[in-house]
Amino acid sequence: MRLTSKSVALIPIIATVVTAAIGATLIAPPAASAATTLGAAAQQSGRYFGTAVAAGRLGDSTYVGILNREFDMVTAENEMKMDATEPQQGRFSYGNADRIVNQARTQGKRIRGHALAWHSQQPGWMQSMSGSALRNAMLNHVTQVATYYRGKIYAWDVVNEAFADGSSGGRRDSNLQRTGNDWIEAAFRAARAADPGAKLCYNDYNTDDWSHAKTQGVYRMVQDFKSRGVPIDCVGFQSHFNAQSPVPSNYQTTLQNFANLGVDVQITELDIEGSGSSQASNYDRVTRACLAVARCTGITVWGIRDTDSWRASGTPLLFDGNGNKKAAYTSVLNALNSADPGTTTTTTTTTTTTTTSNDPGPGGCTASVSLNQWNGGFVATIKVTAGSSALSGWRVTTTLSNGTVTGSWSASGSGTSGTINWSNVDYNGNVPAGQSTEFGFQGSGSGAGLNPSCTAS
Ligand code: 9MR
Repeated sequence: MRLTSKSVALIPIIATVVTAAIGATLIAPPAASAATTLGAAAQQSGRYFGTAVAAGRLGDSTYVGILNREFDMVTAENEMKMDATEPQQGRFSYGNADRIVNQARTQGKRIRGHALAWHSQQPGWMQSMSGSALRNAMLNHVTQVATYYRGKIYAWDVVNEAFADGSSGGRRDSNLQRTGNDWIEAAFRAARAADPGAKLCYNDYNTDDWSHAKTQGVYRMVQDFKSRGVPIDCVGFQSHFNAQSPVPSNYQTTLQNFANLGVDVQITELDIEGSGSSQASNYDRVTRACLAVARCTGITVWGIRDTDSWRASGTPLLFDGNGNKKAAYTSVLNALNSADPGTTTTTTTTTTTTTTSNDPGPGGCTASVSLNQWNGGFVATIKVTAGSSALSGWRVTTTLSNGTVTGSWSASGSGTSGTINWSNVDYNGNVPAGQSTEFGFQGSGSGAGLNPSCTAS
């Protein structure tokens, strides 16, 4: 039979792409077989243990030896920042970042991307920009860099350090902030579009103490993003500690409260100035705080040896200048080995993108789902795309066989399980031809098999 274009249009197209399968099925090791490296010890509870890496040190065999042996996640300390990756506008440069990425990948390590948009370490051409030219340049940067590394990044620090220090709890003034308060969510949407498989994080410092205004400001932003369906998956706590900024007594509370918003939390740049047993006990506390929070998915220290640190004089890391393990190292390793795999729930997270469509034609629409699934819960983000005509309203039907919706945004649903009809809300019913809008919901149980289909209404 010869298929006419009309009959082709009626054939359902179902494409399922597993864009990322993160984590592994965990088998509790017997207590006697304590792991002997940080990465292996963290993996026992489904977590990672990473470090910042500087491309300029990859020729140092002591450094590389410790890196290869101990860590299973890598962050480029400076090489993926805006000044490094786009030194001239529209001319991208990935040489040093690629050196780090290749080193990590050939050793089977994963990569945290740091950072797509930041007020600091901007290239000169960007520092002097403002308004829509800067907004567009920032979004283009996010899109280009996240696209270049698509599929290779576990989590991106999409936006870094955008909140003010002190008591305001508000945004930091910067050229990016002056392009409009929505610059952060615009960056997250661009990053999601460019690399749907990467977790998207907001990353900041001095956000460790739950009582601080800055912590509260970031919390409110993440809460707002989740309620409006802005694509955010994780919050990074840099956790640079010293005598002026000690590990707060409520650190675990902070991690847990953010996790309760439905995001992963990660300790992204840990270093603690000091020495001996007091430093070791601070490292122990931070490690155990992460282990106690199911959605604390891993810890990264900001360098390998004390001499590699941006705060070298404070000897804040786990290895001394000769590469020997410090007391702090042993306390972290022991804490990681003490984690009971049975009490942690971050075992498997799978992000799946499924598209089901009948070629919509004029007036029609398609729907696709990006599913972030972990043990016991999920977040589904559904993209509604207009066909060759604009939509003035839409309805999406999903099937939730083994889960229950606990919250939704940017659509109203007819129920919480089984067949659910989702209708646009007042602000997102109009979708121009070929354009998209998103809504989402979170739930308990499994979000598998949602199989969304869209009709114009
Ligand atoms: O460790 C980084 C150092 O080599 C750079 O000179 C510095 C420049 O801003 O950035 C350091 O890393 C920072 C990270 O990117 C963001 N959080 C604070 C870190 C320490 O300053």
